[in-house]
Amino acid sequence: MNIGMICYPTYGGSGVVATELGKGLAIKGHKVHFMSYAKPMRLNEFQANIMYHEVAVNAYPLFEYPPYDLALASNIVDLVKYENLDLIHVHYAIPHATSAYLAKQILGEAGRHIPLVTTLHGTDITIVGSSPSYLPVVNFSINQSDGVTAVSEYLRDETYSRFEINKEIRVVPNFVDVEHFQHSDKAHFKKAICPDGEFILAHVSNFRKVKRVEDTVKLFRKVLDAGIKAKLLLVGDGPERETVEQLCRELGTCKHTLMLGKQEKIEEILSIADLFLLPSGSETFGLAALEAMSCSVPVISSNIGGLPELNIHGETGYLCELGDVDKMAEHAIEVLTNEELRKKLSVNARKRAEEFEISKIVEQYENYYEEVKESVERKIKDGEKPAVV
Ligand code: GMT
Repeated sequence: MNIGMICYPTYGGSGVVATELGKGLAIKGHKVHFMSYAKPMRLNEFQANIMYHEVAVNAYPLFEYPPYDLALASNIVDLVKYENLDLIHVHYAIPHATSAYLAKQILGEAGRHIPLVTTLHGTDITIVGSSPSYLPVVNFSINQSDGVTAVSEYLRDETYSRFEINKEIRVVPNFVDVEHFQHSDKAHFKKAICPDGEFILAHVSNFRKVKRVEDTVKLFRKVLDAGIKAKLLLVGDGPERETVEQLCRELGTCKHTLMLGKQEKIEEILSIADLFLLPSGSETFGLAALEAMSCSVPVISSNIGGLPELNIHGETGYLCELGDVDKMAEHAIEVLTNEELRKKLSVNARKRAEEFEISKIVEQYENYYEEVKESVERKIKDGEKPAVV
């Protein structure tokens, strides 16, 4: 198939899922055309069958906010026509599903019915998408997609309860390349960071409020107070970084904390971690936790959203009530002081991650594309205008 893949290029799960999916499809012989306003972060190497088309947004003195969504729609129309795309797959509903709908309408006028698949990822439904500023448009754009997927059962159910959806939403979970994300011996790296054999607690996120990075610092303080020698690795960057740094100063954890900023080789950092912390206030799946588990790192997370569909309490790590830093610290201390438990959780975490192995999920998307394409073709044959009002 010749697929148009649209995503955000920045650090964040939806862009990572789109990029890894595109790479997986390209390996299987599909042609994948990425469209975004910048090159997606994980699209960093040449790969056969992958093309990248940067969306040009022209500035104009009238535009305080240049209309990216319109430029994207034009780009989609252009690529469908000239690259002869078979299907468009957008990741994160806002504004991608709406731009793609517009492109579909324009192409439909010329008798070209391009199937559109929208994957819902998270805050496009749970936070931003549900706000009155966007809700009617998001609702409409989801219903106008030919196929809709959500990354967890939780997200599917939330979408049904927050919006008026008139179609089936298929759950296709996040996935991980278990060959790439696996524990490797990085003893020299660990020694450099932890000369006294300290344990390593890691957190990876885009430092938005919803990630509650401050909770990781608070629970880390409690781990240190329990007399455990440990280091906290904070990976990523975002709006809350300064607040987090300030909290480290207030709680006196700075000299035990490494703010590593945005990193590319996350698997190397995860390879030296003993525990992964994800105390998020909203998380539809928790891709960062899956990547940690794939590197055999147990996870302590909140029990919200889609996290219980991934992290199994007492088996692959622990699930705690949102904001219950005491309980999270209690579990962390238990894991760090009990080698047998740590090993058990680590083995189970890896096994659980293998259930989300990339090839299984790429195949699910391939089958879904075929299904959607066939249903659009059937509708055209039956004289219906598919997904166009
Ligand atoms: O929805 C977001 O906040 C952003 C989104 C992204 O683009 O990073 O993250 C969501 O999608 C990921 C990939 O499907 C999920 O693993 C994350 O759990 C989810 N984040 C939230 O729900 C906060």
